Amino acid sequence: MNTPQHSHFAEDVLKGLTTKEKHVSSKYFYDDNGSRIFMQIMQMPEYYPTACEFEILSQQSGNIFDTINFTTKFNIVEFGSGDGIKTRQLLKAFMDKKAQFTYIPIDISQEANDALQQNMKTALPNLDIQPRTGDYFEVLNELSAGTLPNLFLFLGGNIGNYKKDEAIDLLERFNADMKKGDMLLMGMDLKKNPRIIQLAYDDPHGITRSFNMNLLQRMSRELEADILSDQFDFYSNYNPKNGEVNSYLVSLKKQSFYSKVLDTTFHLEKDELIWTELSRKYSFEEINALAEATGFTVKNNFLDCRHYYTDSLWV
Ligand code: AVJ
Repeated sequence: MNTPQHSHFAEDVLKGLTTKEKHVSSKYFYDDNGSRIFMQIMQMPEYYPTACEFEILSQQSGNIFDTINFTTKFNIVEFGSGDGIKTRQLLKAFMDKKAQFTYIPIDISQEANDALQQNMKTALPNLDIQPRTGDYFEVLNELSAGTLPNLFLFLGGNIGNYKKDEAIDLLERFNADMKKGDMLLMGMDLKKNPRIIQLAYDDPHGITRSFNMNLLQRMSRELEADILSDQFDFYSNYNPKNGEVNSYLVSLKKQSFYSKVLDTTFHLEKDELIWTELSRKYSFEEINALAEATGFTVKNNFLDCRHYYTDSLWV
């Protein structure tokens, strides 16, 4: 998965680890090793969002197509397309309905795009696919100048990684670049029994722990830093009051490490936290409010059978 912003790992780590509340953005989880660990996360039974979205897109894409009701040729534009296994369910259902569309996956990684294109060619040989590598908004700008209607996909619950203001900002920018009639299908994880959420982000296999610990390994390698990972712990907590899962690396002792690349020594107190990720969970009221605040209307929510997750269709 890749986020719209270009990565400035070194500068961001320097900034994030020299402020009062230390943090490193979750977008840096996804180096090659991190992406591999994330695939393992998606396969664990505890991490329900993937299975939920797969179910929705497998069983309700016909329904989604009828609700969208585009009668001409159109584009399906996906932000952060990843491996495309879930999206494939939607594309297949749309093709079965004889929909005429071009699939435009956007990813910052050329490698991800090449792999996706190969997979799609095998699974759906008749698919018209035109991958774009680069910044979301460059492509968005170009497409809004065209005449074809667009269905934008922002799947996987990635919106939950953004702080409230950042989410509003991002969605406002999407909105500004969308023409009348364009639609946005966005995956959002719903509030539910707190234990279910807690287990998804603090799994007994330790896979989410490795996912976070990998950030330390990435820093060691790319910033040439002498970090000892066993002097850190992982802690993740869901707060049902505000719907936030917050994840952290915890310094197990007072320690410091030196990065050659940054020529900086970083200091950590015993029990000091490095905040790594926010994963927000929504109620339907909050989804409506977020849509309203950013110039959208919620047309429909497509839910899995357990009502854990929604693919929310916005106009
Ligand atoms: C890919 C951002 C949606 O926040 O649920 C999974 C990433 N982090 N387990 C999420 C993640 C820990 C995931 N997103």
